Amino acid sequence: MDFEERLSWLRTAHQRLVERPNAPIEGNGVYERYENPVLTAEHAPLEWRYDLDKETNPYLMERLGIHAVLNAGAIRWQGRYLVVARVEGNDRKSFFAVAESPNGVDNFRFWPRPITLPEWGEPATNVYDMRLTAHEDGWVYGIFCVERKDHSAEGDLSAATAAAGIARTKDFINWERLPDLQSRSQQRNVVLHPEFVDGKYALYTRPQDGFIDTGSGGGIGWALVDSMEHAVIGREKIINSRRYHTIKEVKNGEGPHPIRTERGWLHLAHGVRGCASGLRYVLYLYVTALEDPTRVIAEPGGFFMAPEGGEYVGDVMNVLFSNGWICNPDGKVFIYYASSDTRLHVATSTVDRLLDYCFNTPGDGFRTGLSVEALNRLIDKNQK
Ligand code: BGC
Ligand code: BMA
Repeated sequence: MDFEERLSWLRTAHQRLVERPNAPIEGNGVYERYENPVLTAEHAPLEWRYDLDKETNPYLMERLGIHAVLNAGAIRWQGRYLVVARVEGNDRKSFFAVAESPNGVDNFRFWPRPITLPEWGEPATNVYDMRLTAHEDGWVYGIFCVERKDHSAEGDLSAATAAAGIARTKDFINWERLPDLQSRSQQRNVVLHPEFVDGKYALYTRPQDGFIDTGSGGGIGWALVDSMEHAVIGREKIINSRRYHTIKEVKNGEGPHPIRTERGWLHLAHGVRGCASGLRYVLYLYVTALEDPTRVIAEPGGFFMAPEGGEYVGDVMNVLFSNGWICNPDGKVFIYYASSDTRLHVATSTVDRLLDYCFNTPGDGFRTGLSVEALNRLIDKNQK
């Protein structure tokens, strides 16, 4: 193909991909997965990847490869569905970019430019996994992981540190960067609760001993801070723990901020366990009390969603991760989840169905005998 032919082929293929309609797949009754991913590396605008000038790029080759589009924060904004995705280039650096859809399930289109995030402190090596919160203070906050090289670990090339970066915006184009969250430990998966609690900002945290190991960091934490402009964690308490021989034995972390419902705060989180093929990431739900968002009142046993079929395959296999969901006023919920650190999908449900799932699924009994008992109770009921 010559330059012009290639260009028109590229444009047609891109448009066809972006405009491809999506349809729900009937499933287990709890949620519906959708047929196609909503965002992939190929959704990145051609202008980001190609030099479109025939003089300087006669072969019309890709100059800056985009490798994956994953873990996206999500928000309903002026009637549109926005996600702030983690976009990763071939160089392994990720950055954030907004994509928008008219209906939440297809036709997601990237805005013309990625987000230019102001730096704070030592410039980040990498940033990822932004959680969006439209807080009652009037700002939309984005909290994300900031990875920097760990200069104290001499001789270990891979040593890194993770901190929670904080930025806020009113238009998703201009972002004000605030100081990173100050915490005794490293932090990943930090999420801002949408309401003030006792007049303070409330954060879900995930303290960790090292960059990868949560070590003694027991799970999803909670901390109140006086200001987001100088957010400093004092007391931090664990509200949802890791536990031996469960889907969250090795790590867990809050997904997006919880949804306020009549029966409690509905939470989406990820749980990680180790196995011969590495770490396995799955999603789970739990509910906390409205009057005390730190008190768990329902937690179904096992995972809510785990990789299926092609979702197993990708850059980091066996991973489902979610840091974004949108709840419409009519109770419809759009869950944006990434598979194997490669692409972004959507599944839909409703607040009613998710609460039914949370309150009526037996909890984890923590041993096989109790799993069999739960099974027998269900079979007995079905034989009446
Ligand atoms: C990767 C993340 C990963 C983290 C911990 C980072 O370098 O970019 O995707 O979650 O390491 O393994
Ligand atoms: C984590 C996350 C994600 C990623 C996952 C699996 O620790 O923060 O960025 O999806 O690992 O690689």
